[in-house]
Order: sequence, then C-alpha cells, then structure tokens
Amino acid sequence: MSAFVDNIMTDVKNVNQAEPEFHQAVQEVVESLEPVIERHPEYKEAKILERIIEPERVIMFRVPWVDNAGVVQVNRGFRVEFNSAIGPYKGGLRFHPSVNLGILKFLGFEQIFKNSLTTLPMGGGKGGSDFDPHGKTDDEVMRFCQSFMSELFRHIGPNTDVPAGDIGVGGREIGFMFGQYKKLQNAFEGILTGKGLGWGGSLIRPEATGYGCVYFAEEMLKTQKKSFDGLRVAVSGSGNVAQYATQKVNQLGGKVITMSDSSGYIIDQNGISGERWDYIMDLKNVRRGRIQEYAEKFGCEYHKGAGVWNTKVDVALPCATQNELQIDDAKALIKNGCFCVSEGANMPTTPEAVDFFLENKTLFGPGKAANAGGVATSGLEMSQNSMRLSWTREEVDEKLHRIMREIHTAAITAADKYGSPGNYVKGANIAGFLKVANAMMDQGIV
Ligand code: NDP
Ligand code: 2IT
Repeated sequence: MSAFVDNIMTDVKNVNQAEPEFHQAVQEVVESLEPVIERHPEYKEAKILERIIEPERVIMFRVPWVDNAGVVQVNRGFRVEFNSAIGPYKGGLRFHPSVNLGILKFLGFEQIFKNSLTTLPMGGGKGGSDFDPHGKTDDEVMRFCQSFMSELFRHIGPNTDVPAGDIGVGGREIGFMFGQYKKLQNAFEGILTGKGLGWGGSLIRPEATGYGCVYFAEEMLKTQKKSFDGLRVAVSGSGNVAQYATQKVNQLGGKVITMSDSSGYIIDQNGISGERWDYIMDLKNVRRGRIQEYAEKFGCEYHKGAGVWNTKVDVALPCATQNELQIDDAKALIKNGCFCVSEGANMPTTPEAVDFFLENKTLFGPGKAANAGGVATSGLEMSQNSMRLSWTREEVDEKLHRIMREIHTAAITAADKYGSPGNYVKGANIAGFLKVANAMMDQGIV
C-alpha cells in the first residue's frame, strides 16, 4: 500500500471502526484515485477525498411493528444520505438481517460513483433495515413497511432523496411504502422508483439491472470480437438481478447453467430458459420458495451451500451479494476457462479475487459500472414522473442500452488516460469520481 493510501485508510479505519465492508469499498476507490490526485493537486487542497468519504447525513431510527401472533417486534431503520453534489440522494433500500451501518455506508459510497457514471443527475444514498422478509406473510411485510415509512417519509422527497429497491425490497415492498408515504404527506409524487406500472413506475425498471449487467458484459466481449452466442454462463442468486440477467443471456444466445439462493445452488446443463426460466420467476416472485425445488422439478443437480463458481463456464455473473466470489472461486473459474466477469451485485468479488482476475487478463466489469443500469433506469423513471408521461418499453430499453455503452466507453477511456489500460475497476472509479469532485469544487466547502 502506498503512503497516500495508507494515510487515508488509517484515518478511515479509526473514525469508522468495525465497518469492514466500508473500509474495503473506500480502499479500492482511493487506490484507483492516486494518479488522479497526483495530477490534480487542487482536489488534495480542497480535501475532496476526505469530504467524499464522510456521509453528508446518516439517519437511524426505530421500526416497531406487530407480527401475526400479536408479538411486538423491533427493527432498526437507516438512510445514509452520502453525497448530493450532482443531484438528489438516490439509491436502494435493503431489507436483510445482515444490514448494519457499515454495510449501508459501503453501498452508499459506491452509489455516488455509480450514479455519476450513469450520466444522469443523481447523488448517492442507501438505506434499509435488518428486517428479514423471508417467511413473513404479506400482512407482516406491509405492517413493517408502513412503520419504516412512518419515519423515513420526513427525510425524503422528489428533489431531496429518492430510494428504490435492493435485496429484500421489490415491487411489493415499494408499493406498501409508497402507499404509506402518500397517506402521511398527502402528496402523490415520485419519492420512490421501482413503482408499479399503473402508478408511476417505468417499463424496464424491473429488468434494468440484469439487462444492463449483460449489456456491459457484451461491450467487454466486443473488445475481443466475441459475443454471448454459444457461451456458458454462471449466475449467482435468483432474485431480481439474477432473473433478468439470465433472461438477457438467453436472448443473446448464451446458456445459463447455474443459479443459487442463500441455501444452495443448481446446475442445469440444459440451460435455465423457456419454461425453466418461467418456473424460477414463479418460484421466487410469487411462491417465494427455495431453489432446491427447481432441481426436484426438472431433475438436475442441487448442492447445499456456496459453490456456484465451481462449474465450467465462459462467463460469470455474480448477482447475489457482497464478497460472494472469493479467491478460491476466482481460481476455479480461471482454471475452468472463464474469461469474463460482470458484477450484477454490489462488491460481490473480494479484493484478492479482483486482483487475480486482473492479473489473468479476465474481462472484469466492476459493479459500479456493470450494475448501474438499475439506477440509470430509476433516473429515467424520475424523468418520466416529472414530465407526467411514460415512455414505451423500446424507448426505455434503448436509453438503458445507450447508457451502458457510454459507461463502458467512459471507464475504458479513463483507465487509458490514467495509465491502466483495460482496467475497468480503475476506469469506473476515476470516471465516476471526476464529475462529483468537479461539482464539489464548484459548490465550495459545504
Ligand atoms: P433480491 O432480494 O431480489 O435477490 C437476492 C438474491 O441473492 C437471492 O437469491 C438471495 O437468496 C441471494 N442472497 C442474498 N443475500 C445472500 C447472502 N448473504 N448469501 C447468499 N445469497 C444471498 O435482490 P436483488 O436481485 O435486487 O439484488 C442482488 C444484488 O444486486 C445485491 O448485491 C444488490 O445490492 C445488487 N443490485 C441490485 C439492484 C436492483 O436494482 N435491484 C441494482 C444494482 C445492484 P435468498 O432469497 O435465499 O436470500
Ligand atoms: O444498488 C443499486 O444501484 C440499487 N439497488 C438500485 C438503486 C436505485 O435507486 O434504483
């Protein structure tokens, strides 16, 4: 570690103790920015890095609710409003038992650069709760969401902070939260994205993160004159991002062999497409069941626990959660001939595994760039809400596709310019940073 990175990380670790995921996210960005700070002493003087690492505001609150047995439950709610230099705070809400301040700070921090890359005017934020939606009834989820929004509503607004979904928060939860906001504020306004199509949602928003991740991979493949046609693909997770990444791979002629959930993974050499993909959609979005049922239905392999990366594939799309792809997984993938990784999830690959991929000249698309299609389409939803009109499926998909191509170009150009050709990690961090840093310079010490 250079003295520059070391100094910043010592301070970050002192001030933000017991937040390892936040340290990890900051370290990667600071390492990437070293050549930028060298060329731009004005950023150093204005303490842009020190300021960007500190959230503008953190809100933490009690979320009490009553379960179906009449028992009072208490969860913790958060919203990290990280940076508003280029637009209102924007980023998802995560409901998962692992949620804590450090996790949301890592996600909010990454969101600043991701949102900047989309070319749209959105600042960075993230929020959520340690509430676990698994095994809860719709009524319980509704009561929780109403209680959560009973505090959050006073902190958000169409020009202030616009949350959306993330792990454990999909259309159902967004609906319950929107209903409660509207009741409390007596206003029908675009304060959440990922809304239902009949009440302000955008076509393609459900598909956007998964589609975007595959569009980004497609751009990386094109640099080597390759396409998805005939490629074998491993996808982790089976939630929103994984589902639509799988659909897009199928549309482009690839074959998804694996999917997973937090209990285990399936290997289906026939490919997860057609009625098999429809089955996943019903299993995960309607019946909310376990992926093991897929293996029972279609007679394919099922393994408990992690291991989705031990399959012979050309492309890996980690679409579940942070640090799910570790050094041994990276070694197994490379050994099996994998040459392209596109991160649908946020920070799914550990730093050691990222380094291994880069050393092995793998096409590696970091989440900030590769999964930016979701929030980009949220930005398009905000525009449609402001204009009080809706674009067609084709229009939104075309805009999403263009944005993903632009992000690819921006990342590759910045990587080249700052001395790391082909390194999308550095390129995405630098390109995302510059726009925010310049806006902060223009706006003074605030
Ligand atoms: P979902 O809740 O729809 O799906 C999450 C999937 O990942 C499920 O299959 C879940 O399994 C699995 N998973 C979650 N946590 C773990 C864990 N700790 N260990 C193993 N498996 C786990 O979430 P999304 O698909 O929306 O999000 C997936 C990833 O994509 C996250 O990293 C998210 O931050 C990122 N992302 C999402 C965007 C969006 O628009 N939704 C945009 C950009 C990034 P199980 O059901 O068993 O828990
Ligand atoms: O991580 C992410 O980019 C998201 N969960 C989507 C955020 C958004 O506001 O659509």
